Amino acid sequence: MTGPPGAGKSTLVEKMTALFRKDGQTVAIVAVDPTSPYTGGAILGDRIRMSSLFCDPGVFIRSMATRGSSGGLAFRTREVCDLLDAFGKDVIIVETIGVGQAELDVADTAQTTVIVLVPESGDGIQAMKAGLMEIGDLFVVNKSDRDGADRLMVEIQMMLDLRPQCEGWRPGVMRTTASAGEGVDELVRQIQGHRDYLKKYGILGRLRKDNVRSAIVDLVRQRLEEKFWENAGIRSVLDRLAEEAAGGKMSPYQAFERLLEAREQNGMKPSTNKEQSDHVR
Ligand SMILES: Nc1nc2c(ncn2[C@@H]2O[C@H](COP(=O)(O)OP(=O)(O)OP(=O)(O)O)[C@@H](O)[C@H]2O)c(=O)[nH]1
Ligand SMILES: [Mg+2]
Repeated sequence: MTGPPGAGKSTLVEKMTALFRKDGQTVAIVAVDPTSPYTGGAILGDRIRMSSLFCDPGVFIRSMATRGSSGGLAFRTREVCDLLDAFGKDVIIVETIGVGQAELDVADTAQTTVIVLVPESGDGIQAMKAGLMEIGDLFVVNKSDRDGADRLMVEIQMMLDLRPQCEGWRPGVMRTTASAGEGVDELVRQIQGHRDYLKKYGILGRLRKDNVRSAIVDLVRQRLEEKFWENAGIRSVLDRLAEEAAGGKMSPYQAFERLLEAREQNGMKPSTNKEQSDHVR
C-alpha cells in the first residue's frame, strides 16, 4: 500500500485487515516510514490508528524506519517479509509513503502494489511524477466522500491508457471512503483477483526469483564498494584526484580511471583474510 502522506493508507489497511481476519486469515502489517526518524511518536501514531487490531493475536504489526539512510530499506523490508512468511502469516501488508526511489524499491518487493490517492491536491499528476503509475497493480481513490473523486478516477484511467499494457492485466481503479469502510471489500476482492492472475500466468515464481536476484545484486554492490574503499590510502588518492579534476587538469572520468589504476597498482588490494563484513548477513 503506497501513496502520499495522509492519503488514508493506514485506515485502509486497518479495514482490510478486519476483512481478512473475518475470513480466518492471519495478517502481518509492516509500516515503513522511510523519511521521518525512528521516534516513538511515529509508531504510536500508526498503532493508535490501528487500535481496533491491537488485541487480536492473529494480527502482527511492525514499524520500520531507516534512521536517516534510505539505502537497503527494500532489502531489509524483504527480509522482514520473508520472516513473516516463514512464520506462516497468510497476508503481509506493507505500508509505505510513495515518494522517492527507496519507496519505489520497497513497493517492488511486494507481489501486489496498491496505489492510494486522494482527490485533493492534484494527486494524479504527483503520482505520475513520482513514478507511481508504472508500479501500481491497483489504484484506489480514497476519501471519495470529497469533491473531485470522479475527475481523479478519469485521470488515472487516462494515464493507464498511456502505460504499456501487461498481458492479461489492466489495473483496476476503485473508489473508497476508508474512514467509513466503504469500498474496502471491493479492494480486497481485487487484490485477490490480482493474486489469481499472478498464479494463472505463472508470475508468482518469477517475482520471487526477481526479488532474490536483486537481493543478491544488492549484496554484490555493497560488498564490492566496501572492498574498494577498504584501504585508507585510497581516500587520499581520491582527494588529490578530485582537486586536480576540480582545477580542470582532468575530467571526472579520467580521475576515475586514475583512481582505479592507483588502487590496483600501489599495494591497495584489499586484505584477503578479512572476515565477512557485518553489513552482509
Ligand atoms: N474524509 C475522509 N477522511 C479519511 C478517509 N480515510 C482516511 N481519512 C482520514 O485521513 C487521515 C489520514 O489517514 P491515515 O490512514 O493515517 O493516512 P496514511 O496514508 O496512513 O497517512 P501516513 O501514514 O501518515 O502517510 C486520518 O485522519 C483519517 O481518519 C476517507 O475516506 N475520507
Ligand atoms: Mg499511515
